[in-house]
Amino acid sequence: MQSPRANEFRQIFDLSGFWELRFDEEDRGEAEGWVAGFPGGARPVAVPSSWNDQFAEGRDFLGPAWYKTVFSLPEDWRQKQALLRFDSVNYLARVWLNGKQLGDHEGGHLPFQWDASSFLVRGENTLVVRVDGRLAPDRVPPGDLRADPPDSFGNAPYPPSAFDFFPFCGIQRPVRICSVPRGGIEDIAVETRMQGKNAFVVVRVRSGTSDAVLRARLSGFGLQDVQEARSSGGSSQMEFTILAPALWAPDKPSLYNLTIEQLKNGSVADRYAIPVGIRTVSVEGDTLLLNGKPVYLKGFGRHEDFPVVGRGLIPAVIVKDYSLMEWVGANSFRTTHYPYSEQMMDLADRLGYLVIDETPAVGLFFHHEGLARRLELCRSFVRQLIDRDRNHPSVIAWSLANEPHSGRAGAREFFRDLYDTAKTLDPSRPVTVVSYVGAEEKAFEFCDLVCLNRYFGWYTEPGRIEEGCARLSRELDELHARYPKPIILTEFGADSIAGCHAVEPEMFSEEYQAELLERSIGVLRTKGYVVGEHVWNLCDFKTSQEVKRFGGMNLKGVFTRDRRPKMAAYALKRLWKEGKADTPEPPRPC
Ligand code: BDP
Repeated sequence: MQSPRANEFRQIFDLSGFWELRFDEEDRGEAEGWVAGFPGGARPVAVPSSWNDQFAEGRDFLGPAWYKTVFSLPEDWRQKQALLRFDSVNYLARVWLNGKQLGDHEGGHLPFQWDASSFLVRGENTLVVRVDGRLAPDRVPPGDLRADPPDSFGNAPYPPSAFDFFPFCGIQRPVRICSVPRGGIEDIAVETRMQGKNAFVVVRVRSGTSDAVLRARLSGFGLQDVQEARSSGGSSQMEFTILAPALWAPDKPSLYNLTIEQLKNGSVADRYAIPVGIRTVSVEGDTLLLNGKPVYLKGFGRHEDFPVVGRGLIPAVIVKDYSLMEWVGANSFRTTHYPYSEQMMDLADRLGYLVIDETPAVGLFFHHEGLARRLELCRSFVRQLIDRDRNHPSVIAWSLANEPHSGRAGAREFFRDLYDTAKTLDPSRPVTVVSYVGAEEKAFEFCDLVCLNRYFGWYTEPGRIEEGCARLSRELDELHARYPKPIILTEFGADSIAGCHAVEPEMFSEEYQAELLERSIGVLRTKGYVVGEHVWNLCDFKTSQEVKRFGGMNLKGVFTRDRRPKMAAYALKRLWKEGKADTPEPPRPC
């Protein structure tokens, strides 16, 4: 799905601002006709944002809740095609415009849109959205497993998520009405390939008019090339050959400009432009290759999480997080544990970050009940994610899931299905599953990369970093012997309370976190088959409540929730940015 773009053929009407919100504890809104607007009981809420931290009694309320806004469009918009686009609503959205139902969408972190043209009226329009963010075993990610907990679930936190981040809900990313030319450009897929020193850029365009002419202009780094094709049944393909192109890479994220124009009767009827990065990514033996050269990932897992707004999109926080990653010397991150905003992905291309792009499938379990539904949802999320992000050069791999409870029968077939779905849609990128079950993860038999999360020296071997590192070293060797592929340690870390210190490193002190990270990295650097280290987490983040989450927070951030560095951030900076250990010697393997 295309991101909204404004130009002389396309306009954007942004519905961000204060909407009305009403909680519907008894779920009677639909029966009582709130679909056309709800009288009384409503209060202002900011869109985009999660509702949970905006009201005292809203924190643990997960829905249903009703949103309403009223807007008027400029008169000339009524002649155009108007797409109503939601970038992200967690979890279920049901939408009415002027009392008529537009549709439903399931899943928290992927965009959806409908053609709203015939629903719009002259003057005031009323948009109503029912949002249901309740946790349930047959949703993805699943939650509220109290009746049927998987083996490793233990006591349910509150709210009863089956994942370790707060189940924030609401309209969390922008809502926009986009006017687009009728029958205009609908989709662009760009594929780049290298042959020797030259690149081939294949551009496929789908447009709503079957007999239009499409013109593609590729420019940048001295290149100015134009190709035209007549669309056949709405599809057209154009190809460029670039001699010795400027390649996209983290240290030099070269982006060409691709502009597509649709021509009707000789004049331009629509235009859409995107940046194009030319790079290759592949796995050969134990190595991950970017542009044919081995690459090593240094970076983080992260959460879209900030005080008051919850998971709501704030452009300044995105810029800040990139500046922190730059400061510390990271070159990469994983979109833990759901697709990040399109704004985040656009900047990854521009700033040169390597991204493992993850679906919202976290905490999956494989009990028979609801399994077919969870698989169908996961398939649909894989499709929607690839559809949204396929043109980003920053995306170097797809992650199908984080920490599924894969010890169970059925997990292998489940992931085989998703792996094939991803590979069919995009054969050009490695596909992986991020696991905590290690060698028991049967999906590693066919995944292209082995991604492992480990908390040795924390959840196990507490207080004993040395022993934890020794265990990490052993397990990595065993895992690699069983699955001879590149390994990325996609999570490792320790909680620390900012300002808590101990001369002799002790759990929860800043010293302990810094030493655990440093020593673990020391182990990783002795393994030739390890191709990446992603620290858990960039920043402290909010979780459901449970005994191990002090103040409802996961404190494994190397920065605090308000983005101040802990000692661990300085330790990583010395390792990653300055190439030094904390001590004058190189990082010590345990
Ligand atoms: C891992 C999960 C991550 C958690 C982390 C932790 O993938 O979501 O936040 O553990 O416990 O298992 O800190």
